[in-house]
Amino acid sequence: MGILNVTPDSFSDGGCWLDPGRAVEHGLALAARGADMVDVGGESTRPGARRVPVEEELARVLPVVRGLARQGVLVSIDTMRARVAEAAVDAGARIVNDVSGGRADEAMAKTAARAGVPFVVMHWRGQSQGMDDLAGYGDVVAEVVAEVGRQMDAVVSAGVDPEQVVLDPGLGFAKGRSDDWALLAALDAWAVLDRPLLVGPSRKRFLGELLADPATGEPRPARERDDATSAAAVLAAAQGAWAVRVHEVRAAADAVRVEAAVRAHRMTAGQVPV
Ligand code: PMM
Repeated sequence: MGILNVTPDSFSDGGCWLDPGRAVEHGLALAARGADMVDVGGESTRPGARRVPVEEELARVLPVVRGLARQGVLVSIDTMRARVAEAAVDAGARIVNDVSGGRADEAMAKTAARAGVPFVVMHWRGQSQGMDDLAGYGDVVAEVVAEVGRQMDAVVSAGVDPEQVVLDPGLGFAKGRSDDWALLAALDAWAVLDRPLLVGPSRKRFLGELLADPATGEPRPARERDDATSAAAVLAAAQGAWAVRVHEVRAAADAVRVEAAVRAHRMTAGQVPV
């Protein structure tokens, strides 16, 4: 899943694709570099980000969704708002990716149910402005899986077909220092929920901190975290993830293909898959 943020303030690509023509071009380039789908977002969710008015979000995403869908790209709409999800599906989006998993807008689950498209339920504890304060876990893996499981039950009760639910651990969202690593290390724990898993490590803070400058302690800048993102993508793929959400598609797509080839070889060689 290639990332296309049509925002002025996303943490690594904010301001790059505000012009709809350039955004569509970039989405096509992501598809050409190996993305099976392109995730279009019009509201930054970086820690501390402020909400944008709904009309602004609509104006940012709709021309881009329409432009890409017309050219045959499978488009996902990254939004917490039912109105935006509905309009984007009307414009050709085929997946609704809600980082709040339906919690930010009570109309979302019913809207996704009506749309009848896959609905991403990500782990989320609250809006970006205060989310760093919402981290705090005993057993982060067990708690995140349980919270997402409850949210999945809630959206299914609102009418979403369970077969259309995709789950996501929400790396970087209300997660502390070691929480992202713990989640990335234990994706097999999600098997109990029996749904496809989307994983979003791309350029996130936990990678920047790992790669911090040894002299200054400064985190590696966001745009220099793509090699690490590809490594995380492989680890997610090896644990059975359905998709990884990345900015730099070519390297990550190549990397997961290598992992798939090795896995296929293990299977044909009769070895136990790991
Ligand atoms: N991360 C961001 C935005 N949307 N959606 C899903 N499903 N999973 C994520 O991890 C996720 C997301 C924030 O990253 P960005 O600002 O680089 O898009």
